[in-house]
Order: sequence, then C-alpha cells, then structure tokens
Amino acid sequence: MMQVRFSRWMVAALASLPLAALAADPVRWQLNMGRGVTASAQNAYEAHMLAMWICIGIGAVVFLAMGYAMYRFRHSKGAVPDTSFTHSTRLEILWTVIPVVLLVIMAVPATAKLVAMYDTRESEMTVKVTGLQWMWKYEYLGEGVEIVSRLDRESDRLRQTRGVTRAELEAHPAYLLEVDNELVLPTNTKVRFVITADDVIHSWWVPALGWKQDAIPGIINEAWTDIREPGVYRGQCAELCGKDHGFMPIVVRAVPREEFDAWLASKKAAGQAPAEPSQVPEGGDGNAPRSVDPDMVEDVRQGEGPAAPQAPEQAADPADAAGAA
Ligand SMILES: [Cu+2]
Repeated sequence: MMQVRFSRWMVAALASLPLAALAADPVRWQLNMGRGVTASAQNAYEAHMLAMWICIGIGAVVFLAMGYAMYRFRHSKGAVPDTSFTHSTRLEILWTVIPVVLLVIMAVPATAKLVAMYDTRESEMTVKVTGLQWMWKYEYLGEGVEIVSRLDRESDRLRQTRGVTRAELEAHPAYLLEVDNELVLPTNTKVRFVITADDVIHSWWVPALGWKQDAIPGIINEAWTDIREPGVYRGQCAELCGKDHGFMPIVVRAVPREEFDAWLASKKAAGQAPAEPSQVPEGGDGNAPRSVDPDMVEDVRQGEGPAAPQAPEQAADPADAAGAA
C-alpha cells in the first residue's frame, strides 16, 4: 500500500517537472525552488543552487570517507583503534580554511544580489501596497487609481460551506488563491513597491517575484520587481495576521506595457465617470477584443466603476493550469 502511494507521488512529481520549468508558481510535489520570473527571483535561485551544490559536495565527501573508513578498517579484518591519536595541526588548519573559503565563495555573490534586491532607484512607477484585515489595497501612485483586492466570492463560499466535497474544491482551479481584483502590472518595467499596513503586520509575498516584504503599520517598506514574462502569479499573506490570515491571497497579472497602459487608462476613465459600461476598452492595443469581466457587475454595484479588462478564461493560463495540477 505504501509502495503504491509512494509511486503515485513519484509519478505526480515527475509529471510536474516540465510544468515546474514552465510555470513560475509552485506546483504540487515540486522538488526544487522555482526559478521565478524576475531578476530577484533568478538571483535567489542562483544563490540557492550554489549553496545546494556545495552542500551536496560536502555531503558526498563526508559520507564517502565514512563509508570507506568503515569498510576498509572493519573489525573482522583485524583493525585496531588508534587510541593515541589526539591532535593534527595540519588537519585542523585544513578543516578551518576550507569552510572559510566556501563561505566566502557563497557570501560574495549573495551580498551583491542582496544589494541589488534593495536598489529601488530608476524605477518607472510605484505601487503602494497596504495590508488590511483581510485584503490588500493597491494604489498606483500619481495615477489616481486604487484597487481593493480580496478573496474571490466562490472560494469564500466554498471555504464556509459545511461538508464541501473534495471534488467541489478541485473544481475551483485556484481555490483560495483567487481574488476579485488582480494587481495588474506591466512586464519589463521596474516597478517600485511601497508596502505598509493599516491594522496589524501582514506580509506581501508572491513566490514568482522572488521576495516577500513585511507590511507594518506606521512603517513604509520598499521593494521592486521587473517581471519578464506575462502571466498570472499567485501568492498569499505570509505573516500570521488574524483569523482570516489564510484568506487574503495575492494575484498579480503581468501584461505587456501597451496592454497595461490601456488598462490603466480605462481605470482612470472609470474613476472619472463611474458605472459607464460603454467605457470598457475594446482591446485597442491590437490584441483580440476582450469581453467584459463578470466581476465588473460587482464593482459597479460597489461604486468602483467598470473593472479592468481581464482575460475571460483564466484557466487558459499555463500558471493556472499548473496551480490546478
Ligand atoms: Cu495578512
């Protein structure tokens, strides 16, 4: 029975490998850290891989030496313990110098990468992220556009339904990882984030971006990102912030710059003249015309104006498909 289950896991893990390479979001039974879709994520991945290969090398040397010693000097071959051995200066120098060299080899690139991660200069736009119990607020600073993003209604309904079946949960492609209003960002653009909170400490974390940053009331933290590939990237609040901590997901939709500009313009227009359905853009960026998002109806009801143009079929995204896998 155990064997059957284990082999099923192995099959699932192996099946997820090509997906893991494609999708930035974590997948079930993924064995290694994801590469992510930003320079910071790539840096973190490289630092991790360097440290991991060094660990593997040390492990191999230590265990091979142990195995060899145990076999070569075994009792049945008449080995006698060396009780007079207490000290070897040469050995002590060796096992001090080698770890120091290894630490320096890891520290030099890691420090350079850490410095780069905190360098928010020359960013092209700024998004203010505010954590609230239990949702996120995004403000595109200087643009007059503000989004409140919270758990999607279907996830919320399912999580509160008594006796909900596994099949029902699995029918929701991104259960608990879906929001009503996504954070839309342009690709290949250095976006600076200023991150704070209104009530308690939250933490804004999207693994594909390669970092997480605490959102602390009264303090502004900074971060930046430069997403290389369009797609949908999911994350969650990563700081225990109250009873609904597990229900404030983050969804970032990265789109090409022109598409983002069109989206932002539509948001601005919607802010000036609310609830005017004719203002929903027709995809003037050369892409296929976009249909009206069903969330728009809800937004109009909330007085937020028409929602952003969004891909009508979210499950068509590779990231989504991976999340559902
Ligand atoms: Cu939180």
